Amino acid sequence: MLRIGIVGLAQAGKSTLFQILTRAHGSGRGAGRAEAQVGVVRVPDARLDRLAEMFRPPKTTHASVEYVDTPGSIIDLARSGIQSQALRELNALAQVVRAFPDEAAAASAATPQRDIEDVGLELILSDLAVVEKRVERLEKDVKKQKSPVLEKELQVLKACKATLEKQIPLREAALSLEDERVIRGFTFLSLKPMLYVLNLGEKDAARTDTAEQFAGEAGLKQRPRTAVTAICGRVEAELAELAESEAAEFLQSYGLRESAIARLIRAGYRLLGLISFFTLGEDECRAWTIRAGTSALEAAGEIHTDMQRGFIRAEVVRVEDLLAAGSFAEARARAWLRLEGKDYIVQDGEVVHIRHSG
Ligand SMILES: Nc1nc2c(ncn2[C@@H]2O[C@H](COP(=O)(O)OP(=O)(O)O)[C@@H](O)[C@H]2O)c(=O)[nH]1
Ligand SMILES: [Mg+2]
Repeated sequence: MLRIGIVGLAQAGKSTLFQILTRAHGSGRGAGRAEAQVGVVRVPDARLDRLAEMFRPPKTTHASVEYVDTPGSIIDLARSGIQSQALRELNALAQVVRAFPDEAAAASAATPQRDIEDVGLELILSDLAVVEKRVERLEKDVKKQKSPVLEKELQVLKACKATLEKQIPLREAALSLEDERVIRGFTFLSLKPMLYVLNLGEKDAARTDTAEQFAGEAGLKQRPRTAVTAICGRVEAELAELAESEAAEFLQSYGLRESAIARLIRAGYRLLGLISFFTLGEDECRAWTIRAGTSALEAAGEIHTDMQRGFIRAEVVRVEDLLAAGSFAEARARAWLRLEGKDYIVQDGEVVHIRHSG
């Protein structure tokens, strides 16, 4: 399962966010336990909910990702050898950025943009140290022996070095897929997809446009593998404790229509390059997680290796079409059901039925 690390400066609201995620949307291992550091978080999906409503299977299974709470400041973690290793194993980062006045520090004003720059620079410096060491080594090695593999690595790392020296994170470097493969093993921190989570004060809770606006001001728009979202940690934490009947009224009192957490989780999922397809069986309606660009054959393998081995065809229908048709038979009658082969690239929101032998 893919892991998103909740990172940021001390007192930014990381643990608060982690608690909200695992309490309100958690499933399985470690969910809602105060001492847990890793939690499985369900990805809310209205399409799946509607499928379940229509077909009423005994069980509905959402897609999920793991979130990890990290202690203290990411700046300290990035500087410490052992701790930075834990950061390197994450698939993406969700940086909580304090945008509420800090009560503990005598109501010190928030400096979100500066915090983002400080953390960004730290990740860049951490990667630069790794790159410089390796480049030095490689330059010696390619002199001793001719090796196209090492020369390629040196060339890519030099390009990375130039990018980092300009204080540009690697996620924004124009690396080819081949280049990325060459450097994958280094698990660079500034290469990881980044979700900025603007943590608003209660007074600003209703400003759902803030993320948009802030992203513009901070120059974070249109950046590769970067997304921005806003929440009010304290409001969401209270919300997570409430029964559904009380939640609507509570939200309204803050001028909010819905919890911002679902949006945050979906943003994280997209940022990881993940999409969902659905299966509908007798006993379960389920969302499966695949990377964008996954073939029908690989998707079948996600469900069961037998399905992959005995793959014949995939029956595919867009979830909206199936919901409009009301049944597979009707979707077929309207010619909305397609038969696809093993190389078909499964799209987000498709309901897939694998025909297989054995
Ligand atoms: N006013 C306000 N305080 C918050 C919010 N989110 C977190 N806090 C407070 O900020 C402090 C630090 O939060 P915590 O989640 O422990 O931060 P961490 O150090 O990043 O894990 C706690 O006292 C929280 O109650 C928020 O949205 N608004
Ligand atoms: Mg904490």
